[in-house]
Amino acid sequence: MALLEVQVPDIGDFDEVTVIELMVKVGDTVKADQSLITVESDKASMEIPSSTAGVVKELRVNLGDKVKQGSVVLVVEAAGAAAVPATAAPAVAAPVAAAAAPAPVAAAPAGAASGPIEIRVPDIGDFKDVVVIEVMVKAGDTIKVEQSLITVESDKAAMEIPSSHAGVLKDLKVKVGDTVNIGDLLAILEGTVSAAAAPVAVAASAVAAVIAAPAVVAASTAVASAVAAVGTPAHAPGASTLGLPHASPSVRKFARELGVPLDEVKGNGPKGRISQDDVQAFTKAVMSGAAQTKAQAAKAPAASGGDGAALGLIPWPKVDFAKFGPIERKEMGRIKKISGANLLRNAVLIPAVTNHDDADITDLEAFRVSTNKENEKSGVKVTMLAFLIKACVAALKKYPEFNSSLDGDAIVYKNYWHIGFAADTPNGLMVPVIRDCDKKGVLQISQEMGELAKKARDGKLGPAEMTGATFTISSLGGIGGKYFTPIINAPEVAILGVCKSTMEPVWDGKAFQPRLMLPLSLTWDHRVIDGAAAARFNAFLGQILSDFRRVLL
Ligand code: CAO
Repeated sequence: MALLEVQVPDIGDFDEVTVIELMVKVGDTVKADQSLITVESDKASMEIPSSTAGVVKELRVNLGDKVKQGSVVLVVEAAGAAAVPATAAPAVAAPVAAAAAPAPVAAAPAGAASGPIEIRVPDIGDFKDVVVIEVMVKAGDTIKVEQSLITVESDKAAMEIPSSHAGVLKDLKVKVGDTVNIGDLLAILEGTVSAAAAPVAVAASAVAAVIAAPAVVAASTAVASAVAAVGTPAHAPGASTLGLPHASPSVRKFARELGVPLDEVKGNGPKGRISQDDVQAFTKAVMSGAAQTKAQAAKAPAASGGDGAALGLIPWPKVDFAKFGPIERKEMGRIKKISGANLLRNAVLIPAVTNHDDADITDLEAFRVSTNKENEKSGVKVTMLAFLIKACVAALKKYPEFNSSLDGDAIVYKNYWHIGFAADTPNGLMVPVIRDCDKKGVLQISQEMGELAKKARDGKLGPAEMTGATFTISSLGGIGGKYFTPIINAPEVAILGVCKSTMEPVWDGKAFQPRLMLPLSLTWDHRVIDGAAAARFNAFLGQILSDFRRVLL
């Protein structure tokens, strides 16, 4: 077993760069070319790869350390290699000649020129087809020498390409997403006569000279050559114009693949550097709804009390109510705010329609009352809502689209029947969920409902008791009213509103009969459900409620 020192390779003109990320730890097995650390200058960030495989025995750098060519990064035990003392001359990452042949570019006049000047991609080392990830200038801008024009990125390094000339930008030839190579035309500047002349031919020949220069780059130190390109003396690093958040190229790539806007991610590393963990945490927060991207916030309808500007609506009226009489202002509670925002989103985004109907529950109510009399001692009171839940499960099974959710262009049909019920609590509206209602009897559902409603009122419902519903019932039967239009509890696609049953004269073909009629209001998502299906659902529900034996069919 040989102990080998891995050193910082030639990093071009950069004297010292800062270690901003350690990507391995002692005991890790590293492969050749695996990135070990990320270093950063004011113009580029780059990963330093290992040119040997082995096990990391010692880390010789810490976050924040300044390193340069030859600094020892770590010591690895390389299996099968000839034994070399750790203190010996560099065993890996042998110094490499700077690739970019900077002299010709340096020779190019650094001042402004008159007439059109072509700005081309300088030698960027061994990198081919690097992607333009940022364009920092636009036509009409006055460009200074060394001003960064674009940022390009490979899988190992991000670097800015500066302008070798001053002038006014006439024509920008690249855009974000383009791939560029050495010698590609980036921009055309219009030089000014007041500054030193820099004929196009000179600029072009400078680039040609760069292309022709020998590029002596070892495979594992390609990164260093990229740095050399960034650090080409004609564009010696000046004050950073880098508008990008601090993140290594691999983190940038990771963020780009996920579609994460990196400038919205809070970096928790040194100097606010964004790590892969930060990107993951941001993604999780957005997915769970705990955070929003700026784009989402701009698109989303305003939450309760919002002004609706995102929907192109006129502003919410601002009224000084105190002008008209005494007032008292109270901030809304947390639950009201959350449910308000959800209700608004669902009301705005769902093309909802409500069908009203009546169900004859005369016999069912008689049965419920007698059951409760018989069960008086058990302490469990059977409620109309429990019967409604069972009846709804039967209807949901017959019309499965009511037990589904929209997922993009697909409809997800659920083979479980978890029913949510709206509960009025001192803190606001809550929706506890009774799971697997298809497998439970009316007594058990009544009991669970009582327990969950109490927990809701006491503010003790856990998140698991409020999620996973496939359909919701909102009952105002204990309070009153005739019909209403409940708002769908997305991502469900339908909700049943129930009001107070009343005795009504119902014509049986021969005479009016006194029947106990229950008003039903079914709101449904027209993207998933058609009006005819909704009418059938209500009619079927009515049949079951009028003769509960049908539940068994
Ligand atoms: N018609 C006539 N009477 C009804 C009825 C109906 N549809 N539903 C219930 N009742 C009666 C009950 O039988 C009970 O009477 P008794 O005390 O004489 O037995 C009384 O009304 C009170 O019932 P309840 O409301 O306590 O019980 P429930 O099972 O019907 O409802 C719960 C439980 C948690 C749903 C209810 O307490 C509640 O919070 N309802 C409000 C839901 C809500 O706010 N919805 C609106 C959402 S949209 O803003």
